[in-house]
Amino acid sequence: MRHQVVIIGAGPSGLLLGALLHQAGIDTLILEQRSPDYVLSRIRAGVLEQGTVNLLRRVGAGARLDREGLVHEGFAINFAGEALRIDLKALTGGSSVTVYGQTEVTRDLMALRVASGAPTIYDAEAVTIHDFDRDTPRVSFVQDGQHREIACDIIAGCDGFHGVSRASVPETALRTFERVYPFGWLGVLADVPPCAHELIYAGHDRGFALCSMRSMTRSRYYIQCRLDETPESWPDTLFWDELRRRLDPEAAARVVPGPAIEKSVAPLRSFVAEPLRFGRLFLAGDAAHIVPPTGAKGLNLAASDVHYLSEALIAFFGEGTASALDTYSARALDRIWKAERFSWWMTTLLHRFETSSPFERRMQDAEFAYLRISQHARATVAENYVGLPF
Ligand code: RFL
Ligand code: PHB
Repeated sequence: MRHQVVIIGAGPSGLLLGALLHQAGIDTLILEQRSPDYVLSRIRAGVLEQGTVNLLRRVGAGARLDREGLVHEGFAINFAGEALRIDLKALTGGSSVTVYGQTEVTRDLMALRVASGAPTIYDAEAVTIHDFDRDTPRVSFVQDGQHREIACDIIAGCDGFHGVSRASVPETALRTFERVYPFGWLGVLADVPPCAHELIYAGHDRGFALCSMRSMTRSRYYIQCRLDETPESWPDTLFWDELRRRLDPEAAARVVPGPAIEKSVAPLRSFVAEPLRFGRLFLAGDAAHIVPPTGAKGLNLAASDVHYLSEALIAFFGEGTASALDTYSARALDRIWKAERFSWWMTTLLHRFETSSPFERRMQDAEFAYLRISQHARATVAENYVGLPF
């Protein structure tokens, strides 16, 4: 068996890359180690940049997003009980973001893939990549107990942070940059109306909190927690009490508690691997980088990565020249580092670090005080939050 491109991973980056390449007449196979239901059960991102929305529309996965996505023209930063609105629309000359869950993006891209007839193999075990340092790479895996092997021209590693793609690159060929934060986020999904029409990012002495949503009847909340805490350490009543303590009184009063339909703890990390190309293997999305979720950038970076990668691959297959492949890594990394900076900055401003000195606490206070008085400072936040162009 042979395909032009084998894509490892059917998360948002693998599925979107598959759609962009299919549209250009390039033949792809997607290999995913989990089942479709498992992939859809992971509750993750919620905020889409305009560029991501445009890409989803362009591949034909925008119809439900356009009907059900919530356009947000601003969000609030809440610091020590004081609220500050970041007016995205006014500060960026008309841009906004769209609140639409990653689960729904994935569901729409899965349906598009099925309708296109392009193949996806779920529950693929022991996925292994071979010979990507030559012009004849191969991918092997086990399906229903049978060993299978696929020849291809290109392997796209879209298999997330713990995937096999980056792990297969010799350590000497890869440089990695990392910051692991000494806390995590406890996330709760509940079928209750959100406490506000816009997102609230709250910095508080007791720790960070985020009020987000999936619809006007489904809320997504997060609180900063210790890394040794589990969903079981946070029964619902404790969670709702702690959330309210970290918000300004007005927002706290509007929180409607209800039973959690999902509760999970996610660690926070900044990570970048360089470069993103090794011969015929290309890394994209969380396989290549991680941002802490505070800037809402992870899924959006996955989208810009696969946009750049699809352009390189379309030129490669169209013109038949390998030089088209050279541009991808540098183009993608340029945007990745800017999103890393913004996510690190938002995380540092709004979280409580056990080890921070009195000086560092005052720096957080001063940063917020500056945002309050400076439209330039707020415009910088807005420009990054709506997404730098790609
Ligand atoms: P994914 O989604 O991890 O998908 C990778 C897929 O590869 C499969 N896989 C393999 N398949 C075959 N063989 C192997 N050996 C394999 N190993 C793994 C996996 O099963 C999986 O299906 O990576 P992708 O596609 O790059 O997408 C990245 C995004 O999922 C991620 O960046 C975002 O979720 C990050 N993120 C957010 N991003 C935003 O843009 N806006 C947000 O508001 C936002 N909020 C968040 C977030 C991430 C969070 N967590 C839990 C990390 C909030 C949270 C809490
Ligand atoms: C979410 O709704 O899950 C969400 C929103 C904004 C973030 C992170 C997560 O920054």
